[in-house]
Amino acid sequence: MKPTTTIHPLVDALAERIRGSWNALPELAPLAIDPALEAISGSLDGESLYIRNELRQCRGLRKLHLETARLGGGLQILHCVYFPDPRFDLPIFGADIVAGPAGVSAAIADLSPLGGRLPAAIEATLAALPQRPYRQPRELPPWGTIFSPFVRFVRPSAAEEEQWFSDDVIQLLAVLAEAIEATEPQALDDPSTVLRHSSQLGYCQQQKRNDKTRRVLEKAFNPQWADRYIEELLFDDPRPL
Ligand code: BLA
Repeated sequence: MKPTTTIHPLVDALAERIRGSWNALPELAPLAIDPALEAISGSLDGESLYIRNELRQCRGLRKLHLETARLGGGLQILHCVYFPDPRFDLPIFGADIVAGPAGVSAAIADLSPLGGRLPAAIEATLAALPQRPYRQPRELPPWGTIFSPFVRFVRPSAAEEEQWFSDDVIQLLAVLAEAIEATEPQALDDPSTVLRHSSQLGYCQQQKRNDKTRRVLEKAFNPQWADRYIEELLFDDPRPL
């Protein structure tokens, strides 16, 4: 197989659009990242591997994380999760794209409920958005109970569908940005805050049940490294209240 040297256009273009959306967020600020995890490169079976991690925080969100990676087997990945500050009634934004030499096999994006429900305004907006007729919807894995009824999980079957997916992600981010502006924080000891905090822990636990992520990272690096990476960077628990 010819080694790939470029990143998949959907991964690359969507990462750029996501970065571009950050500037409009209120109180956008850097978030410290272990320099050893910011840019990681290596090689496996003669293929070059790299991971780029970018972290930010803003009003309402404790952590915005964008990861772009090329890992073993020509896999290219975009992984993006926005974790709310539990004092704010906001959902978790998550998106994942997995592209291999044969194209994009998985593209998923969601605003996932915390505390058992989406905020009413977000729910109403999402329910009114047009659903694009993706030809190959995918079925959620058993751990996917964390996602909302509005989750998009597809194998985009043509460039047109990749564009739809990219537009869907930007749409979700716009809905979230509007909610960030409109939401006032509740007290740390408010029962709703406590519920959202434990629900965020639950989200991280379910994501850690995705063996596919772990397997790829273990193969590209090693099991201890993969474990630390998943626990400390991909799905770190929110700070205790
Ligand atoms: C699937 N994730 C996958 C797959 C791989 C990865 C190889 C299988 C591809 C396929 O089923 O077609 C790998 N994903 C990674 C790696 C990273 C990554 C290595 O992000 C990071 C370094 N996964 C997430 C997030 C979501 C997510 C935030 O990290 C959703 C918001 C979802 N990935 C997700 C789902 C699947 C998947 C639902 C399909 C799992 C399955 O069908 O079993």
